[in-house]
Amino acid sequence: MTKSRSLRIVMAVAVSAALAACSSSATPVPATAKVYTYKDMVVGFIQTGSESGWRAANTSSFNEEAKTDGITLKFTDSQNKIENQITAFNTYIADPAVNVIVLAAVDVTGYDNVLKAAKAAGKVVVIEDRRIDSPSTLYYTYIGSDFDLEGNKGAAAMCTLLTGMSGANVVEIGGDQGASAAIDRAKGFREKDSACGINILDSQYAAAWDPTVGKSIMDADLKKYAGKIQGVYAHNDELAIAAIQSIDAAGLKAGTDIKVVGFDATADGFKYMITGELGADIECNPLLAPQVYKAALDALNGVTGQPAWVPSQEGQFAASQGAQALQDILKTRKY
Ligand code: GYE
Repeated sequence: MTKSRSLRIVMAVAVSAALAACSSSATPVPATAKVYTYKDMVVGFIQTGSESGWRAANTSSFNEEAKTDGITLKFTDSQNKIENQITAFNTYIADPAVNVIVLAAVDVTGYDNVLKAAKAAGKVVVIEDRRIDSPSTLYYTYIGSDFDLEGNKGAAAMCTLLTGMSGANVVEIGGDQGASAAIDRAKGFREKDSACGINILDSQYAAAWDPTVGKSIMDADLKKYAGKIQGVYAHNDELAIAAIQSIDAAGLKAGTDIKVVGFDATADGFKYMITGELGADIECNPLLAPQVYKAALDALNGVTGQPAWVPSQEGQFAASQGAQALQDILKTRKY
């Protein structure tokens, strides 16, 4: 066979192969699905407000991690009003640039309709911080603390502080009554307070976790139950510190006359444990952004099989650890 003939045959085979690939009867090459990266993420973050040191640390976590990852973050401070959260949800649902919505819920209930609308609009939703009562099918996952377990820890810590005082009287200063963090910390305490015969003398809730309300509650309790209160169970550090300030203003010594237990383990909580006025502080982890953003990225990339809830890892601290040890720990903490 001459060289020119064999070259013609090779070229003819190549052309027919190319035509076959382009013809309608050829199997279409599947388009590769887009692989999202953090730089593709535009997150609408609906925060509760700025009511505490914990909240400030939680907001910082989302701002700092977004910068690190190159995520575009749109932020809403809801001023602790659920109606503002519903409005923000509808704004982010309508925003074509937003592909992820993150919610830190003011209340435990009231989000079903906006979650359904977000799902219909193809938005990824991740719940962070507080659980809500909506069906878990309406969001990708929930990343936050086991507040019931925190309440169990709070009761055990109070029993330790009240050792030898069976049947002690404790007053409760709760956070916002609609928030799952308050609901579950109250529930968890009541599951375990019988271990040392605690009697809950009174229980009041501070709307929006407002420490000025917390102080008024403690002022009223000290008047109403003069000389009968042995312990205060406060749902976060700001409310615990408000109670301590009220106790001190009444001429009593927090940590000696009345034992105080708080939640969050913020830097201010540590300061009051170091002086001995705050007896115990149950940690609640606010640094959730890395986990939340990773979950959202998985959702965008079609990863399934994620758990409905990823509980936060956290510990607890007590004045009994000693001032120096607590100061050394405080130096290592981010908030
Ligand atoms: O304990 C409190 C904040 O949801 C765990 O909300 C959070 C709580 C936290 O107002 O300081």
